[in-house]
Amino acid sequence: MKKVSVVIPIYNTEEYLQECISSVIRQTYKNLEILLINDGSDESCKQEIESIAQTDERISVYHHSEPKGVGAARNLGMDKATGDYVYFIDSDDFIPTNTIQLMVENIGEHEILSGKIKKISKKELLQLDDVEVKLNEKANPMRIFENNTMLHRLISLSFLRENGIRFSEEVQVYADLPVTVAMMSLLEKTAYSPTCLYYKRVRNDPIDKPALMQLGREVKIRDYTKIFNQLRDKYTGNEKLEKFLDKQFLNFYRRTIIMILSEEDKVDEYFPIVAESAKRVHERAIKKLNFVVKLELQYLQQNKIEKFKSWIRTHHTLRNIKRAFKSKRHFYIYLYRNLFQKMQLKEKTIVFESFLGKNYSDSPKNIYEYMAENNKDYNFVWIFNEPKTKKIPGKAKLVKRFSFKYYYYLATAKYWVSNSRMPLHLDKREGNVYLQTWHGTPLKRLVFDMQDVYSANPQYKKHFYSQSRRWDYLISANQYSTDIFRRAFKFEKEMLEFGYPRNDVLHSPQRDEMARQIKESIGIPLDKKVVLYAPTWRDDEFYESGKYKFNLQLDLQKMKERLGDEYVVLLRMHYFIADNIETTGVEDFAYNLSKYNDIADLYLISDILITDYSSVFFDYSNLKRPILFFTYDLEKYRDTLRGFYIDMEKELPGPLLKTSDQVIDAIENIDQVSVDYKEKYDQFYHKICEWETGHATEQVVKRVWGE
Ligand code: C2G
Repeated sequence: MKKVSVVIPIYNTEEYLQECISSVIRQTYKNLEILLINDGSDESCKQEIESIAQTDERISVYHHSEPKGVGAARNLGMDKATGDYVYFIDSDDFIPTNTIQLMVENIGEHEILSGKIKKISKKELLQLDDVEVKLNEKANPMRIFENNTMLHRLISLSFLRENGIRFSEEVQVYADLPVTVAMMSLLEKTAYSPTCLYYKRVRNDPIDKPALMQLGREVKIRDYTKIFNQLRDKYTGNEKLEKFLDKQFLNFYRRTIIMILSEEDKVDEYFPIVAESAKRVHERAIKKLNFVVKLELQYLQQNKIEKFKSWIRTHHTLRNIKRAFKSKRHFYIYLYRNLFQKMQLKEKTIVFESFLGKNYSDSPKNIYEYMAENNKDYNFVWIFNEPKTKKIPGKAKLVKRFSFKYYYYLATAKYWVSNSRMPLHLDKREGNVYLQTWHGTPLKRLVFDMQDVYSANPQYKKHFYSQSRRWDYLISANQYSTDIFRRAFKFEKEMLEFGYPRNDVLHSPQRDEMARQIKESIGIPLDKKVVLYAPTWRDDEFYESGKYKFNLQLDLQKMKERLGDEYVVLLRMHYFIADNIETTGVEDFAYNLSKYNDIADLYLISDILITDYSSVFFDYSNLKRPILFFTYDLEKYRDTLRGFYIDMEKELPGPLLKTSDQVIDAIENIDQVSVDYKEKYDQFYHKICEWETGHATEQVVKRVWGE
């Protein structure tokens, strides 16, 4: 029975190690040695490695005292390996239980067998059925190794040793290239099986914990050109590899190098490095290029930096124009960057947006109304998805999101006020002041406090980071939020700590009169008490980004039977929810107010709030009215999806209920619930609402606009 040496280089991947190594330990193929190569990881990762190493006697551990890179780590693994075959897996990836077995059974007389790498960005249920192995023994090595990785290949150790094949120790990225290219040169045909699987984790935190391929362009360019030069020299005369390397370099040039050269000073820095590589590229590869890139390559080869600069400028202009013609939206973005942003900044214009243009609500609304009522001398613009359906007080211009005017006003207005993120493509201009009001005190873990990202967009952390660098002020309603925002958003600029403008109304002396008017305008019987159900969204239940599913678990029929004489229920879905909530048969009892502009109005008219993990209860607690938590999926939400900042069982100002019946019972006994939770409610109020005096809006306006 052949022995397989599994080599796992490790560098600060503590949170993924267990999953990776246990996937190897659990392999149905048992004749393994597992070599963990610690490439100078930090102390806690090192301890995790040592502790996992105790769990299986096939594991041995080797340490680099300083990080030397993945190439050096794999080479050390190869040197220490005593098996017939070596198999490389990365410490943040994992494999199905039968992967190595399938590979050993199918490698036959081949020196190497490659399998299929499947990228995963969120937790999927990984169920491997009995698969019928497909094997292609005559695959073309040029294709099988063009992905530049030696992961997930079963390789004869003697073959590697006899041919002196090693990973590069001079670079961080692309350390595998000398090996993959050597395979192309040595093998006529190679074995490949698409049914042998390997799961590659797409890492979601390129800011704090980038995977190698998520390192910046700068590192990639330096490393790639270095390796390219070495290989291009080594294989000169081997036409097949010359062609492959030249083509790969030119692709890299077009995709990565060009991008960095859009900044003029970068050209000075990178020209000599790129020229060194360009000089090695054969005439026949350059001939095939389009006119502009061909000229650039020629200037690089001839060391003519000034000419190169002027063509690069043309290249970028042409590229932007070409992109501008892809769609109307692209055209507007082009105008935003190249025309509108270059126009004079309008010192007296403020653009407002709330919940991505969905409604007229939240703190932006309060700030706008305060400024309008106090005759502040500004031009106001409001962004809406459907401006035609909106009627708002004051003289604001209503502009459709993503329209021509939207781009015009955002590019020229000095001030932006928004309660959520602005699209990534709207880069901020010099002089712009962006007030981020945010939209809730956090319960669910946010951004950099989230470990895995399960929502529709795996680029979430990266995008969030870029978008939040543009904020100049951030509103925080309590010390608890401030502490979280500083860490979870990595926000270092000015925090406005006056409470939430949106909550001022909850402290208004006129709030009862306002409530009566709101009830009347919605058409809710004045003699009925009101229960508001306002749940949040679930990261893992979606149709697409921004469109989430919701499955109503409250039994409305039963609620109506038991509570209908005294109460009505308002159903208020989160703005991400795309599903329509069915109220047929209970129309006179349940009101679907998911489209209602501002939830603050609904707080004012409600006697009881039911929520789950939504931040609505923080705001509602300003009213000191009873809150029930309908947390039928608490375990999943807390343990898998997000995790919370608060110990729900201990700190919440109301009971956690699992079934519709429990919710109804609690409503029937609401006075007792209030008595039972009085102490917790008082503590909670003290922690969350202390800064809320009803004057947050005024204080925010004074700070940002100085009036
Ligand atoms: N909201 C609403 N109706 C709901 C749920 C929420 O109108 N059924 C509004 C409330 O103003 C709430 C805000 O949307 O405060 C944010 O909703 P959350 O459910 O808390 O969820 P999320 O949008 O993920 O924001 O720091 C806060 C977090 O980021 C939460």
